Amino acid sequence: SMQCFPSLVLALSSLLGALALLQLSLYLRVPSRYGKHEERLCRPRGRLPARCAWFLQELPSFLVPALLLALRSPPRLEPLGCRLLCCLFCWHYFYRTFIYPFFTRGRPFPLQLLFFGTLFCIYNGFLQGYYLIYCAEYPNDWCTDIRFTSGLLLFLLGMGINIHSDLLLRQLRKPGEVTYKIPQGGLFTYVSGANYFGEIVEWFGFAIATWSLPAFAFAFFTLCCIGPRAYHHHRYYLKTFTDYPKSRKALIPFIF
Ligand code: NDX
Repeated sequence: SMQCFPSLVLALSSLLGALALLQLSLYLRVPSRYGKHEERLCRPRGRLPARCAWFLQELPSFLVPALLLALRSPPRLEPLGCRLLCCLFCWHYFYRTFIYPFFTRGRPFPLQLLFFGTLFCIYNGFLQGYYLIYCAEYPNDWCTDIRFTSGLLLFLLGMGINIHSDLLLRQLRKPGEVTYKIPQGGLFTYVSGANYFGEIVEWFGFAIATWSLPAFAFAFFTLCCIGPRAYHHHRYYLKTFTDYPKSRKALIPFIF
C-alpha cells in the first residue's frame, strides 16, 4: 500500500506555488480567455458546452482524493481530524462537479483551457488527497485546536458566500441567454468578484484548518488565479455599464 514521501509533497507544493506565480504574471495584464474575457476575434477554437466542460474539468478534484480515501485500508477516518479535512475538500468539489455544472448558464468553454484545467484538477486533487490521507499527522485533540476551528469556520463561511454568489450570477440570465448584466445582492453589493472572494476565503480557511504546505500552496494558487480575474471583471463592468455602482470594489469589500 501507499506510503508518505515528504519530499514528493514538498516538490509538488513548490511547483504549485511556482504555477501560482506564473499565473499572476500571465493574468495580471490580460485576463484568462474564457467567459466574458474570451476574444471573439481570436481564431476560432473548439468549445464545449459550459455544463460538460465544468463537469469534466472539476471531476478529478473530487474523484482522485475520494479514490485515495476509498483505497486506504481501514481505519479510514483515523485520526478523525485529518480524514475529515479530506472530506471537506471532496465536499467542495462534489458541489463544483455534480451541482454547479448542471445549473450553469455560462457560455461554451474553450477546449484548450479545459485541457489545462483538467490537468490542474488531477494534480491538485492528488496533492491534497495524498497529503491528507498518507502524510498528515494531527494530535488527537486537533478538532479543538484554534487553527482547526477558526479555519473550518472560514471554510464554511467562504463556501457559503461562493455558492450564494454563484446562484446570484446564474439568476441574471434566463435559460439560453448569454448577455451580461450588473450583479446585485449578497456580497455583490460590495465587490464585483463576490464568488471569487468566497472561494479565496474558503481555501485560506482550509489551509488554516489543515495547517499544511499543500493547502497553503493551493490557497495561494487560487488567489493568483481568480484574484486577477476579479480585477478584470471589475474593469469590464466599469467600461460596459455607465451606471455601475461607484462604491463597489473589485475583490475585497471596502478595500480593493
Ligand atoms: N477552474 C479553478 N494556467 C478553472 C478553470 C480555468 O476551478 O492555463 C482553476 C477552477 C483554469 C483554472 C481553473 C486553472 C488555471 C488555468 C485556467 C485556464 C487557464 C489557466 C488552466 C482550473 C492556465 C497555467 C498557465 C498555470 C497552466 O458566459 P459566462 O461563462 O461568462 O457566464 C458566467 C456567469 N456570469 C454572468 N452572467 C450574467 N451577467 C454577468 N455579469 C455575469 N458574470 C458572470 O456566471 C458563468 O456562468 C458564471 C460564473 O462566471 P465567473 O466568470 O464569475 O466565474 P468563473 O471564472 O467561470 O468561475 C466559476 C466558479 C467560481 O465560483 C470560482 O470561484 C470557481 O469556479 N473557480 C474558478 C476558477 C478556479 C478556481 C475556482 C480556483 O482556483 N479555486
